[in-house]
Amino acid sequence: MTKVASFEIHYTQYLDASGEAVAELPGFARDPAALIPLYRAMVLTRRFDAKAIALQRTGRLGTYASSLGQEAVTVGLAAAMRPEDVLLPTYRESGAQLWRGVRPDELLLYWGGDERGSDFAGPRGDFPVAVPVASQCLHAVGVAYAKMVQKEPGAAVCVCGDGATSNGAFYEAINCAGVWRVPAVFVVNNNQWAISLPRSAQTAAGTLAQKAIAAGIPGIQVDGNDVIAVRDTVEQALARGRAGEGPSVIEALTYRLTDHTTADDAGRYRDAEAVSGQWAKDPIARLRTHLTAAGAWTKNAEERLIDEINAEIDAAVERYLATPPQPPESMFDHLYAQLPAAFAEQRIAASRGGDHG
Ligand SMILES: Cc1ncc(C[n+]2csc(CCOP(=O)(O)OP(=O)(O)O)c2C)c(N)n1
Ligand SMILES: [Mg+2]
Repeated sequence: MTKVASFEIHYTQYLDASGEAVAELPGFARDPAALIPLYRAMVLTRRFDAKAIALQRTGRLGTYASSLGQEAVTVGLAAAMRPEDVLLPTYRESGAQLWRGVRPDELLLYWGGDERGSDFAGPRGDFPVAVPVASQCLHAVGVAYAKMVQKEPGAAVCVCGDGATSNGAFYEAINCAGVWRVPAVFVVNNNQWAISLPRSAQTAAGTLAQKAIAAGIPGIQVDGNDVIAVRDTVEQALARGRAGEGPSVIEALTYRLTDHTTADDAGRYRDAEAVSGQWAKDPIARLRTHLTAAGAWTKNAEERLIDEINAEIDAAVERYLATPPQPPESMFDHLYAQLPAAFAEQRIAASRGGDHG
């Protein structure tokens, strides 16, 4: 017998769970002050999540998907991107959207069921939240392919979950991306759960990153609770994409510290102790410890930051709550450039407040 193929999957980590550097830091991370924007963005994401959940619990927001514990994935990948890149997010990427310039009140509008929240003022090229699992992976290939043939700068950055990697759309997307060598980066936010299905029951594959190997593209694993590692890994993958070296899959290992969404009760299917043990890997505490040890962060700075972020979020909530709701017929306005005749009739019926037909 002759060995015809073999592969290795590499894992990247710079800061361990205690905030200690375990490898030489990449260039952008050597000046601790330069890491403060990443820290701020993770804290903002966590505060935004908490506020969104409070609004949902008091009947002022629809279902919301928190990224508690996964802030380093969502902020790290966005920090690696350039403005001309295109983000194709799932419903768990508030942090990336906020970093990219979507306003918190626009995100609240979206989660409040108002489509104008997806028509954000900027970044105009980014996609809205994709709820159909893995659908955005296919869109990402299209975006990256278009950029390639039109010789436009930038790459597509697609985010999906561990569960999404079992979906056919994920395999089809990475397969096409590999064949066409498009500038796309697929970041798999492996938070270990797909609603109530644990990673162990999701797939027999040893890693999710190795799924890339079958598509002929690099697959790597990164500590998803280490924002430096996430940013660095995505930056390198984007650099390869820009250099015409094709797509990559990055599996970011993290943990969903709370319910799947506000419509879920994770206490019914997972052990509270196993969850609380995961707090030891909290990405925010990890970076704070690192910054504090480097003399770049203090208790005062933390207090000022929290005050500033609370004020920013409160102002966004006010703007959101003060936005007059759209009339019911607006539900027809955001899918088609030109409304098909049957829907046009329904739109008129809805605007009259009556029954169709
Ligand atoms: C095509 C499709 N099937 C099923 C669902 C219902 N659903 C919503 S989220 C989810 C689990 C996704 O898990 P994962 O990809 O790990 O992402 P996570 O929610 O953990 O971030 C499922 C099955 C859906 N939205 N789309
Ligand atoms: Mg998941």
